[in-house]
Amino acid sequence: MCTTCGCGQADVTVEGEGHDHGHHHHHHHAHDHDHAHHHDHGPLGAAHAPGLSAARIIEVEENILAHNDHLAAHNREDLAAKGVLALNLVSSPGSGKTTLLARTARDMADRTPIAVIEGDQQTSLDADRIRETGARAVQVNTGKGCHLDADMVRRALGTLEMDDGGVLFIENVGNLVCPAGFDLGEAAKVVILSVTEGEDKPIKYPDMFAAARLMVLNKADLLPYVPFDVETCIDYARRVNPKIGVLTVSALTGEGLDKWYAWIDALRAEQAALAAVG
Ligand SMILES: Nc1nc2c(ncn2[C@@H]2O[C@H](COP(=O)(O)OP(=O)(O)OP(=O)(O)O)[C@@H](O)[C@H]2O)c(=O)[nH]1
Ligand SMILES: [Mg+2]
Repeated sequence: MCTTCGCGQADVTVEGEGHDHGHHHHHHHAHDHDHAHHHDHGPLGAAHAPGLSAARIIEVEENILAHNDHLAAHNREDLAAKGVLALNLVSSPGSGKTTLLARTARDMADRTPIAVIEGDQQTSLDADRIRETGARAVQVNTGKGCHLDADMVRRALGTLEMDDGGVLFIENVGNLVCPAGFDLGEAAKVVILSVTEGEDKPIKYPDMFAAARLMVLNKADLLPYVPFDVETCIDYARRVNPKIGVLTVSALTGEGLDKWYAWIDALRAEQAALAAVG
């Protein structure tokens, strides 16, 4: 998976985290020992090639994912214990994740505490946009990394000081491929697809749509101006994931957002009911 796309964790920074903590992390992850000191491999993962068989590469990838799943399970337990609903927002760059989250933070502020973990390769622009709304936000910069992983979320949770209850939104790095494979401990993945991207994306990037519980079709205000067939897009999404929910919204005009808030409230109720059962 991500051994082929140039990601490494050496240059990850979590806003608000002390140096010692980050340093500890540096030695903690499950990267193959030989590579711990050398993360600057190129997009084709050339540094992995010498002396590494395909079977060994698969083994390394399996170890990374098993380690990630273990940490994700801990995140899920911690979030459930605090009564927090966590949603992992995934999409290609520019689909409108931050616009949707800033508006959601404003609109939901009076009924529930909102916090946001922002994942980007560089800058804290998105966390700044969320903080402007009054909501809490922590920026994670992944450097060369193309996705958030469970350890980054664990570290971000350590600096976020979230209240009990409420909703945690995790905005993943803009990328329709890699984030599909990494469980962060969320209750659900939500894939945002804007109508300017073309209705074929669900069948071109099926892993992401298969992993998501909900597809939000954003920028509906632009539908009159772009050749995007909503029905065909939904049909494609259901081919890869028959159970996926679909909402059509505009984060700009607010169209359809009442259904988005109702969907979030339904998931909160579902999580609370599961917690009550035990
Ligand atoms: N017309 C229209 N534009 C939108 C809508 N939502 C977002 N945009 C615009 O789309 C652009 C990208 O929005 P962002 O919210 O930054 O997208 P993002 O998914 O957070 O982007 P990355 O974090 O870079 O992956 C901005 O110029 C937004 O103003 C919408 O519903 N309609
Ligand atoms: Mg963003």
